[in-house]
Amino acid sequence: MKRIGWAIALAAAAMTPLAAAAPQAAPPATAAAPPAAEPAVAETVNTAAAPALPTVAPTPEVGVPIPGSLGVQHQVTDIGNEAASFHNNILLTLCAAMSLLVLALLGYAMFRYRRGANPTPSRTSHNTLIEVIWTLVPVLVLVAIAIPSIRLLRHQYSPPPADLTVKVIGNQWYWTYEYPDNGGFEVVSNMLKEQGDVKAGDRFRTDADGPRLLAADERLVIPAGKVVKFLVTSNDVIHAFAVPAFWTKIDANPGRLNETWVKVDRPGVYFGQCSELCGARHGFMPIAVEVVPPAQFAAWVASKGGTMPGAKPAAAPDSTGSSPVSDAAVPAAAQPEPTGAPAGAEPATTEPATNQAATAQN
Ligand SMILES: [Cu+2]
Repeated sequence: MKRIGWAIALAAAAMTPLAAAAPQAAPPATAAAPPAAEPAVAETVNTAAAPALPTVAPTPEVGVPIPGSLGVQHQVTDIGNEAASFHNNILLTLCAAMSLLVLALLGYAMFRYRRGANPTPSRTSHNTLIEVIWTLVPVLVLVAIAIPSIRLLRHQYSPPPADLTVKVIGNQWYWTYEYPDNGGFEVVSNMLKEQGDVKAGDRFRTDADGPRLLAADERLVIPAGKVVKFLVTSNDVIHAFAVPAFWTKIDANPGRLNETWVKVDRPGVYFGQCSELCGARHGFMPIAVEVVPPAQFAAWVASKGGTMPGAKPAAAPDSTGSSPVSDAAVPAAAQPEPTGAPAGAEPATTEPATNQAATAQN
């Protein structure tokens, strides 16, 4: 049996290139560029936490859960479309067909061979033909599932070359996003609280930020139409980085790097949550991803003190005028940073202290 299993797997793998990729439905053009909403009405106390871009309001029914809806969210990546189509068209169809077949067979046997109609039961114990059929049919069903399944895995795990890498770090209980390709600045993303839950003058959630429990003060901003690689890890316990509209869910393990990727063509705001039980405030670490046109992404990077790859850094470190003095004579403050990161590159982001303060309030 093992050999047969391997043969099936190999056959399925070999057949995958033959199957043409399903044409991807173009994203609906109805929700043309959401109106650039004014920044949140709420006054922010810490100016560093103010959004660098005007807060783009989420598009209704895209990238957010819809109350009372069934099925998976509307997908905005090619992988998501392929996976959703596999689930909706193949898996659900097969499940329904098999359930109905078994139900029909049960019903038939119960009616046809009831005691009244069949007083002397058959003593048959073997039927070669039926045994071959009930072995072969499940094998064929599994092959029918394996072919698109392995093809999907192959597409998920052979990403195109990345245009941008973002390091996603889970913390109890907020996310940090590092942009190593853009100078290594870091964005700290905390959940936005409701108006009644914050001190007077603190920033609170508005509808432009997103739904309750999903809106974040700082969004994970990525450029549209680019392949973005996420390196996912954690600083403390296991979290999981999940954005349903991208078909993305991957664990954030301390001490390990997991990798996933997305390519989103449609600008917009997409929401997810930590999806691994990670402690008391696990339910309060949302993920808000804002996909913006590349030019807008460059502007956002600049507003965070970062640089675009290939661009000249704004302030080159001064390497001239070094007099031949001994190392011992150089004051400690003038010693170059061992990491090589210029001190001026520190991003103006809210520190995790914000989260601790938020935690303390709860
Ligand atoms: Cu978590």
